[in-house]
Amino acid sequence: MTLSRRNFVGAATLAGAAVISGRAQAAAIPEASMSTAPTMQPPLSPPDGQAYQPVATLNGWTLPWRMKDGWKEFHLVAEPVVREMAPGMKAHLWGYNGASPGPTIEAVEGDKVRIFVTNKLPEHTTVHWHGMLLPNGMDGVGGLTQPHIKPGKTFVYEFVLKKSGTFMYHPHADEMVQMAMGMMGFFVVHPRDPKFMPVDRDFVFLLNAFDIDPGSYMPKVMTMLDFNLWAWNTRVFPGIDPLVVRKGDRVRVRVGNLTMTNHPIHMHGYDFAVTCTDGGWVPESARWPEVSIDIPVGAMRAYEFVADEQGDWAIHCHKSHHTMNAMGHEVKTFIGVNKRDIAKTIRKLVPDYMPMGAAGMAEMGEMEMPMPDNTLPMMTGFGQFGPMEMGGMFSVVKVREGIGRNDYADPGPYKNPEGTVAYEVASVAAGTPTRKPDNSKRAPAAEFNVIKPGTKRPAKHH
Ligand SMILES: [Cu+2]
Repeated sequence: MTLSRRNFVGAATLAGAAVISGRAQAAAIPEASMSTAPTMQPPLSPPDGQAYQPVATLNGWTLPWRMKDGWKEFHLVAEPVVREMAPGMKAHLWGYNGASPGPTIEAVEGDKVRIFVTNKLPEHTTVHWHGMLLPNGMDGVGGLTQPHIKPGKTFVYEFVLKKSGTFMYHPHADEMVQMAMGMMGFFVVHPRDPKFMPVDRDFVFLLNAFDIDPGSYMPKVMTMLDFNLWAWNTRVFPGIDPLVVRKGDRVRVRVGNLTMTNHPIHMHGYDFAVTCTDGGWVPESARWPEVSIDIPVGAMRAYEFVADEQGDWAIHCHKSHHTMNAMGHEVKTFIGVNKRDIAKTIRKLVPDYMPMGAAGMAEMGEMEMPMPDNTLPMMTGFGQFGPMEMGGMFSVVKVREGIGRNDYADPGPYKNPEGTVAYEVASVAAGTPTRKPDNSKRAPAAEFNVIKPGTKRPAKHH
């Protein structure tokens, strides 16, 4: 992986010094930075222009730019990519600059941005700047506001960032396919006034979903709802970076949803205030406290809290099917079923057959069953106290005292102070009152109504 600023300088020297119009400048395309790293790259402090607290993109990175005659120039390359979704599983997707999602774009309110988009896909594309206030012809809707960017071609988008906030980018051409293949990214515009809404840590991630059969590499792009990999920045637990926080930091978390269903994101240990949507900042008087924030389809929500309680706090989608990996959907419910006899019969046909889930499915999290290549366990991950039985949209907010201001390295498991962990009692205390059935006061058999098949009116029974 490279995040080379030198490449930019090299490309810049090739450009002519005297340039008259934007169109002439566009001839000198800046070199595109690439990254295929599946783990978070250090936030990119701005090398020029106004200072700001850069965002931390979970399992991602920020796209460097070059300044050219007062314009911030970025270069996105739409192309096929290979993304490791978690250790042991890679997906063949489409993305930008080596990864899905594409790099985060960061700039400042009032900046003039020029974004070059090169299409290395086998079909045409465009880029729509979701939430941005811009001239109609820069809105990126193929056919409606611009011609499509054909394979091999480069287009330029130029606009002034009218307001600060959190935005997204994604294709507006063959969207169903291109977004199902992983094409999307974040676009953060920092306030011009650094004293407006300052935070110490600012995390961003996109919610996305894929339908990749166990043992295969390509998403099924026709799937509408029944996805089997629910991801943050095209990663699934245990592959999602922790949100590492220094105790006392003011923290912002920005979450965008480019899936086709809503996701109630729940964070343990804190209540928080919703401070920003993709429409703009929420005035202080309009904020309300939450512990879960539903992220609607095609929307962004940001929330803030002060990290005053140390620990390893779970953060996850509260739809329990979204904290599971592939294979979670075709397994039958067997709770309470004695499968011993059935298993004997099946084993005559399938010698390895193992009945699962008679007492629940936690045993799957412990066993780590053998699976086809390139497939993740449905429930997995180990914490300091045992198997975590999670997958998909799950991570941990790790709040610690004494870590560096810009240190995002995983501090390891939380050392709970003595006497503060839930514990097992040695035995049931003697003399615990037991409740005996008391039949004397039982109500007489009640009269009840049933509807029998084929009858229209309820029949009376005793
Ligand atoms: Cu969800």
